[in-house]
Amino acid sequence: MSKAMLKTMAAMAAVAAFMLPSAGRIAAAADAAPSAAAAPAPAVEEPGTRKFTLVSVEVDNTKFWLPSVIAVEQGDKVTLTLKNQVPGAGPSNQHGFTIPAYNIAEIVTPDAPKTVTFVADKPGVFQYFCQLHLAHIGGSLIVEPKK
Ligand SMILES: [Cu+2]
Repeated sequence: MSKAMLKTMAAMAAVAAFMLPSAGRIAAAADAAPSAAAAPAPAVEEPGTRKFTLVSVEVDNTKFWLPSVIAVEQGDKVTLTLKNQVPGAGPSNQHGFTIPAYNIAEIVTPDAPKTVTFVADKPGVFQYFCQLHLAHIGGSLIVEPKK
């Protein structure tokens, strides 16, 4: 083996020694990337589309639809998922959900959530409530007028 070849091999070994740790770092970065990508993305709604989940609950013998206020803009396509979480199983545990101004009237049992979709074309403040039990506490749909 010539002196020149030895020099070249030594240089290659040095390059390899330099490259290996950096290759290790790249591998570590690649390992980290999938977990960063798996982090939940913030919920982004399509423009003009609003989605809400409303839940019928019972607190201290009073029943509520929560949340008590939902707000959208005029023209939005609104999807409401209605869940009855008042304690008590079976079909007799029924609560209503109505927004008369939008011709919405549903009956919801614990085992059968309902989904309602409508276009909020009328601006104003509209009550929602349980049409089966008027004593139950409802809420307000606010439809902001389009500017
Ligand atoms: Cu009710």
